[in-house]
Amino acid sequence: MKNVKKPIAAELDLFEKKFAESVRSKNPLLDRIMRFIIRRKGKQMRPMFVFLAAKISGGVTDSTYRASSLIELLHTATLVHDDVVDDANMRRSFFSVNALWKNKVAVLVGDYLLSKGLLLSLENDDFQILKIVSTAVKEMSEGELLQIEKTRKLDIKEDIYFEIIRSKTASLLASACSAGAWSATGDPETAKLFHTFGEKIGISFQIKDDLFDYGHDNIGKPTGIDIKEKKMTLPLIYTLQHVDEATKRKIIYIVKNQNKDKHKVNEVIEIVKQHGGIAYAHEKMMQYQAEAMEVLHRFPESEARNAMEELVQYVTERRY
Ligand code: 2DE
Ligand code: MG
Ligand code: MG
Ligand code: MG
Ligand code: MG
Repeated sequence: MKNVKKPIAAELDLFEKKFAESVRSKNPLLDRIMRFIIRRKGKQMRPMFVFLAAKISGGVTDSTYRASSLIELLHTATLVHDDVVDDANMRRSFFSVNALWKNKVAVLVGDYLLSKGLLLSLENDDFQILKIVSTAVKEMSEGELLQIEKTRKLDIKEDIYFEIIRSKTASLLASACSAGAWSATGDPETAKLFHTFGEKIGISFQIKDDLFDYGHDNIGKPTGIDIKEKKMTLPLIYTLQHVDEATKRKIIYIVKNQNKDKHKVNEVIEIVKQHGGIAYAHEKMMQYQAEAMEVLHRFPESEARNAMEELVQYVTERRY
C-alpha cells in the first residue's frame, strides 16, 4: 500500500481533515458516534480510488475532495445500515454501531451521514457527481433487497449472484472512480470508462470478501457468517451445481436448518473446498481484475496509474 498512497499522500491527509469536519454535529450523541466512526475508520480505499482516478484523468480539483467526502459519507452510511440489515455485531474488528447503540440509533446515524453527503454536494453545485453517487446508492438498496428476496428462497444462480454483487458493492466503487474522473475532467466519456473500471474492481472486491468467509487467505475475519445468514455466495453456488443430488440436499438442509451449528457450517465449507468452489471463485475474481486492468491501460502510464495498478492488485491480495 505504500506505493499506492505515495502520489496522493497530501490529498489523503487533507481529505481526512475535511471528512472529520464534514460529520461534526452539535448533538452530543451524534458527535460521540461520529468520533467513534472516525476512530474506527477502515482502509479508506474508496477515497484512494477517487483521488487516483482524478490524477490519472487530469488532476485533483476542489471538487475531487468533495467527491471523496461524499463517497466516504455514503459508504459509511451504507455500512451502518448494512449491519442493521445483517444483524451484525462486528465491523472492522470492533463492535458495530448497532451493537453499541442499538438499531434505532444506527438507522438514524446512517440517515444523518446520507443527508450530510447530499448537503455537501448541493451546497457546492456538484450536481453531476451527486447524480453519479446517488445512482449507486439506489442500486445498493436494490441489490440488498434482491439479496434478501433470494436468500429467503435459497435460490441463487450465478447470474443472480453477479447481479447482487454488482449492485450492492460494485456500484459504489464504480461511482467512486467515475466521480473522481468527472471531478478532474467534466468529460462523460472518461467518467464512463472509469465507471466500467470501478465496477469490475468492485465485483472482484466482493468475490474476495465472500472468499474470506470460506477462510481463504483470511487472517482476521470470522468465517462461516454468510452460511449462518443463509447467504449463498459464489463458492457455494458453484459447488451446488457440481455435486451429486444427495450432497446437494445435505448442503441445502444444513444452510436452511442447521446454519447456527458451527460444526455443520464447517462441514459445508469443507465440501465447497473439495469440489473446487474456492478455486472457481478465485478464477472469476482474477478474470474481473484482468478486465479492469485492460480498461486502466487505455490511459497513458504515469505514477498515478502505477499506483492504481497496485491498488487493484491489493484488492485481490489483501488478507483482511
Ligand atoms: C456489503 O455487503 C454491501 C453493503 C451494501 C449495503 C447497502 C445498504 C443500503 P455484505 P460485509 C444497506 C443503504 C442505503 C442508504 C444508506 C440510503 O456482504 O461483509 O453485508 O462488509 O458486506 O458486511
Ligand atoms: Mg454485512
Ligand atoms: Mg449485507
Ligand atoms: Mg461479507
Ligand atoms: Mg465487507
